[in-house]
Amino acid sequence: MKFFAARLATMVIVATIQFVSMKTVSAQPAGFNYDESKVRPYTLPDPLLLDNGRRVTTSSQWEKQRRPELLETFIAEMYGRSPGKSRSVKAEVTSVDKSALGGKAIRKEVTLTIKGPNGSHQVHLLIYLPPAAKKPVPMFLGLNFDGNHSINPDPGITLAMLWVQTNKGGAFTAQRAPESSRGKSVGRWDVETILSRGYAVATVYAGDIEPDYNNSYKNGVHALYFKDDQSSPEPDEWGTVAAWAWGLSRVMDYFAKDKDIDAKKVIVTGHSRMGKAALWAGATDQRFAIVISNNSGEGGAALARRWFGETTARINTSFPHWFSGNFKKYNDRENDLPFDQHELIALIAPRPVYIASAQEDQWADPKGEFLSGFHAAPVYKLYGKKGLGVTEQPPINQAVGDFIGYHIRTGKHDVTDFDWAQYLDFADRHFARSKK
Ligand code: GTR
Repeated sequence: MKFFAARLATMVIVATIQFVSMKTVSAQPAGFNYDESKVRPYTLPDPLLLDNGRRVTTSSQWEKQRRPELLETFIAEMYGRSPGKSRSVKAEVTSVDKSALGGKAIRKEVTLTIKGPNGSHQVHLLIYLPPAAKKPVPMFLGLNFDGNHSINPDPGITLAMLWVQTNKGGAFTAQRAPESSRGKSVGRWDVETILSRGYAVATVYAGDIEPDYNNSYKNGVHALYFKDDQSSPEPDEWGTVAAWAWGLSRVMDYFAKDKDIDAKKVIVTGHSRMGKAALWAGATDQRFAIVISNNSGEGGAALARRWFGETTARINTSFPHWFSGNFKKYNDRENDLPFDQHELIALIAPRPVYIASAQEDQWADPKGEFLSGFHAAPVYKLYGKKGLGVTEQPPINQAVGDFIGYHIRTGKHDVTDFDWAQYLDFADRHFARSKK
């Protein structure tokens, strides 16, 4: 029970309500498995096998044939199709403080106005830059759950407008976050260490892109693209995870124009549901140089076929808005999926990808997260790149891997300073930067 109580702290109100009502029915919510002996027998699809049955043997065949068809299948059956090129992104720098965090940071706030066929939508970006570093600087970019002001107690961050439901079952409305919520997630964002290592860090409140509750579509970027009378996505259209990933790509559009930022060295990262979004952003947008999944679990790095921890049916029931309508076909039919999550990792190849698990985060299936990294290796091999370099999950708190990094640390579902330390080392190594 302690485990669930701890996780609840990170969940949005929808999830909380779901859990509370489940709890009254039975001690444990249905649709998940914590018993390794109940893992169903499975055979993983071979990432190198083309739909026509032929095998890919070169990186060029991968890029020209297999990668596009695999990406297309993930779009059609799971994450849904995001809009193409009919958009523009306008940026307005709304504040700059050159001596933020006691002189350790330059804080910049930027409002991005994304224009689509039906109008425009605003997203608020918070950036911290290391003041002493030579520009342009490499960057960690990730979405946050609770507003930009939640990542640091810095009084200069604009308090976010959060999507909140004041009455159970009632409507969600956007409300200015209270002063008291500043720095609420500071433990998850090791901003000062990141800056001291010469990296910038940027974040956006996920709810600014698309609120995290079912049928929220009219309040986020989906609405920019609805056809007449449409109010929710078609079965093959983007879910909320894909909308978040798409939003990350729009931030990337802006980075390409910001001279402080080295757009060739942007690391997209995310925790849990934001880890799913980070992986999808990395798979769909090859401008992201490195991809990091922190405890992303089901629908992220964890293999669906293992049927351990959260399952496809469970995630589609608790969070029907996250994935496409088509994905619901696979509830309790994981073996019928035309792919598994190791192939999502493979879509990131040959760029470096890091998968992190936590020992007490059985819900996210740490072993399944490791195995997806393991089984993505054949694609990295096409490029002569080494993946995890091990065949078994490494000991606790020990990072492994070359182009596919992995660790499982002590503790619960969270982002810790230990996680950041590994990500910084991983980025340093791949960007061949010297540590300061
Ligand atoms: C849980 C969900 C997970 C994970 C987590 C989170 O409720 O079942 O898939 O995404 O939320 O985002 O913290």
